[in-house]
Amino acid sequence: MRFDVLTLFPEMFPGYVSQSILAKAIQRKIISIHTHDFRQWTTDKHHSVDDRPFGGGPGMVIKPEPVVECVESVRPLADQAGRIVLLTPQGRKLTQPVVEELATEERLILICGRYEGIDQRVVDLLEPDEISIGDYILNGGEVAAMVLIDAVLRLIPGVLGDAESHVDDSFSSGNRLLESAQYTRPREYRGLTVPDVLLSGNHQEVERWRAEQSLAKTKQRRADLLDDTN
Ligand code: 6GU
Repeated sequence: MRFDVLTLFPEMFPGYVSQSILAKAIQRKIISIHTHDFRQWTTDKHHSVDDRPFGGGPGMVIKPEPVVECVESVRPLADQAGRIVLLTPQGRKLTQPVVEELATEERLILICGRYEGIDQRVVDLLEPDEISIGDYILNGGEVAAMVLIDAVLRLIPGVLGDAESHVDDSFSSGNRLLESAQYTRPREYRGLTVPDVLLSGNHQEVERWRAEQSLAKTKQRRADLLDDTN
């Protein structure tokens, strides 16, 4: 899967991209991530990417030309047209079903907004899938793009080794329960001990305990997940 990220801050990505699961997937050519600084598609001598909003108001708005023209230049860099995604707090919320849908694409072109927003003509011309990562405001779409990539990547065959397997992750299709508590050595730490059942060696009992814990935790913290209409 190929990710093209259009951003004014490409320098935010290399640190994230160097984390092990991602770096291995890139090395094995399962995925590739390409950042594009859309400031390079500005035409005026000051390379301005933003301007004041028509009608007045605070803040600045990203101009349409650099974004649209950057997408038009980047699109032919691969055979697949791909799906264009605009990261914006106005988008539909990124949930695991949306992540599963995005993971079926061979290519995603992610546009990271900034400032007060992006000129509406970008949306009208490119008709992107507008996605938000939650009900709070970030300074820009870059961190949201990393969240989206991180979540999608886990679903691409071959990206996770057995050790990181995602089959029983919370929120995957068919599992809408929070995970039960996990423990590793030591058996006792600052007076806190590991539940006996986990040390019992009885796999059936362990599974039963985990299922009960999972359900209790979900009821207590996220009862909304137990209602299929959500
Ligand atoms: Cl995608 N962008 C910004 N700027 N803020 C957000 C967001 C995206 N998702 C949640 N808040």
